[in-house]
Order: sequence, then C-alpha cells, then structure tokens
Amino acid sequence: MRIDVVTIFPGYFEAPLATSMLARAASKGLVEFHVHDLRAFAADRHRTVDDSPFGGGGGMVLKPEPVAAAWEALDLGRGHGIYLTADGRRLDQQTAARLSLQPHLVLLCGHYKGLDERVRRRVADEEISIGDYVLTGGEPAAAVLIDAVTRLVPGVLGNFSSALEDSFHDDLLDCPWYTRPAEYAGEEVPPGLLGGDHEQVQAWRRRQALRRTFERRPDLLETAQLDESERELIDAWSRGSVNE
Ligand code: JBE
Repeated sequence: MRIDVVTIFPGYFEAPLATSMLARAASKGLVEFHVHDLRAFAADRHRTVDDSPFGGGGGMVLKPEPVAAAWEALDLGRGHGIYLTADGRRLDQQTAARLSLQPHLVLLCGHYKGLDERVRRRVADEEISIGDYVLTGGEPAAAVLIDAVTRLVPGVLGNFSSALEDSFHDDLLDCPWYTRPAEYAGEEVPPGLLGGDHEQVQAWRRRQALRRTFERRPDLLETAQLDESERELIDAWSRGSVNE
C-alpha cells in the first residue's frame, strides 16, 4: 500500500511514521509513506495557500490552485482521495478495514475554515472525520487514520489473530485483561482465567465483553451479532435482575 499525505505541516508526521508498527511496516516494504508540503505548490513568492472567504466572516479558506497543482504535479488522482475534515463521515473500524484494501490512499489535511468547495469535490473521493470535536487541523486525524488502516494491511501485525480479536472487530468492546502477578494490591485475577480451560476462558471473555459493552456502549449492541442466550442475558441486565 502507498499513502500520500498533503499538508501545510509535513513535520507533524515525522515521529508517528518513524515509530513502532508504522515504521516497521514501512521498513518491511509493506507500506510506503510520502508526505508533501502543500506550500511547495503555491504559485507566489510568499507561498500563499489560504485567503479570506467570499462573503466575509472570520477565518481563512485554503485556495484551490495549490491543491490542484499538488494533485497534478504528483499525479495524486491515481489514488483514493480522502479529505480529513470535521464535517466528514465518522471513521470507524469498518471504514478502516475497507480503506486497508486500497492500494493507494491520498490524504489531504484541512485547515482554517476549510478548503475551497470546488477543489474539494475534485480531489476527495470521500471526506472523513475522526470524531465530533474540533482539531486545529486535519493532521492529527490523518495520523489516526494512517494508524488504524496500516495495522490492518496483511503482514503488518506480526500475529494476524490480533486483528480478528480487536475491540470493535465483532462490534463489542474488549474484555478486561490481566497478567502476572495473580494477586496484586489484594486483588486476585478472576478465577475463570486461571484453570487453563480454554473454553471456559473464551466464555468468560465473551461475557465480560458483553457486560462492558452493555455498560459503556449499549448503542453497539443493536448491531452486534449475538445469539439468543446472549440477548436474554442483556435483557436480564436491562431489567436489573442479574448484576453480572
Ligand atoms: O476529525 N477531523 O478530521 C477533523 C479535522 C479538522 C478539524 N477537526 C476535526 N475533527
């Protein structure tokens, strides 16, 4: 997979792309990252990339020409274009999985009030937001998207089963996890995990994942794949007739 990023702050991506799994994925040749400075494609001496909005109002708007020039010079139209913006569709695990199948992603980081609507429509195949809060720009969102997508590229995770076991893979939150020591600060590890009975462990984890999802993200239970006994358990939790 190839990922191009177009940004007015290329330095923002240095550490994230040079750290941990993303760096390892790149050094193994599983993914290629190319970060481009939008200012390099500005036409004037001052490298202007923004201007005030027609109709007035505060803030600035990214000009169309530098973006168009970057797309032209770098032939970015070959890739799947994504504009990171607070008014995009929300990123979720399903979207990350779909994007991980693309051979070439091109990420454009928004700034100021946004991007001139005419070029926005030309370069972006889709518009994505990472959540309902305001960031200073699209860079943190692009870094999050790159991380979520890259770890799903085959070979990036050493152990493929870890992607299948992720939180959200099956629309449930993760269960609690424990490691040694078996007793810590007067608290024992739950006995269901200690017997060495794999089926018992799987059953314990599934029930804990359901419980945690019920408590924290009941909205996820509407679409999760649950069997009849699991639905009954959740109904019992809802009625308050079972506690755990
Ligand atoms: O999520 N995003 O892509 C954003 C981009 C720019 C500003 N705020 C955001 N949430």
